[in-house]
Amino acid sequence: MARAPTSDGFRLYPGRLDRTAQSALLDAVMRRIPAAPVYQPVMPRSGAPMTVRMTNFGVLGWVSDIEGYRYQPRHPDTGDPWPSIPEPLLELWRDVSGWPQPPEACLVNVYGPGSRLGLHVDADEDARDAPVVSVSLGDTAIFRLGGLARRSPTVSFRLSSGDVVVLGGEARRAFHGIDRVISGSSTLVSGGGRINLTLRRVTR
Ligand code: MD6
Ligand code: FE
Repeated sequence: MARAPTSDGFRLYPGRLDRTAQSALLDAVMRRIPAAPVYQPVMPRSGAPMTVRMTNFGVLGWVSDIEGYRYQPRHPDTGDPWPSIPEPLLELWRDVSGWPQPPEACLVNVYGPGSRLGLHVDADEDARDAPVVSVSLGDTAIFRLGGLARRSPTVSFRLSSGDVVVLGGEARRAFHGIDRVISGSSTLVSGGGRINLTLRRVTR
């Protein structure tokens, strides 16, 4: 892989979860969805709908609405607390994050054929030094990693089902996004699509 401007602190574990582990994790995710339905967030100010649908697990969930981005303890539609973070994800965090405290938020991003996620920095956490750990399930995505400035050069590469990404160190503040998802590239998720699970420590 080409070196990105901020490859310090960026780690990719291709195939970190085998097919059995992917299926078990997907089951754990799907079991929690009825209690925290996937919804379509809107962008702050403009109110334009995002193409990625979302929900959360954990004591805090990341939400975006007309007011802005924030973490909150309850689902915006149901008003219920988010379901617990599945145990295999807590174990993964212990194995790869190097962070002493457990994650508080697991953002669930659900991608269909036309979904993309623009270049962004994960910056809504008070725990700015804690790494962010993500797991991909289902269809392959084209991930783009840039630098500390929006206009920094970028590299792009595929994220397949079972791949784990860690953004720590300098890469924790790097721009990144999803250009697109390759429909039909995985049979894991019934009906197709991609689910990305992003684990974060929010409070210090
Ligand atoms: C995605 N991932 O893979 C979007 N953020 O669908 C992210 O935005 C992300 O993969 C922080 C750390 C790892 C990530
Ligand atoms: Fe991100």
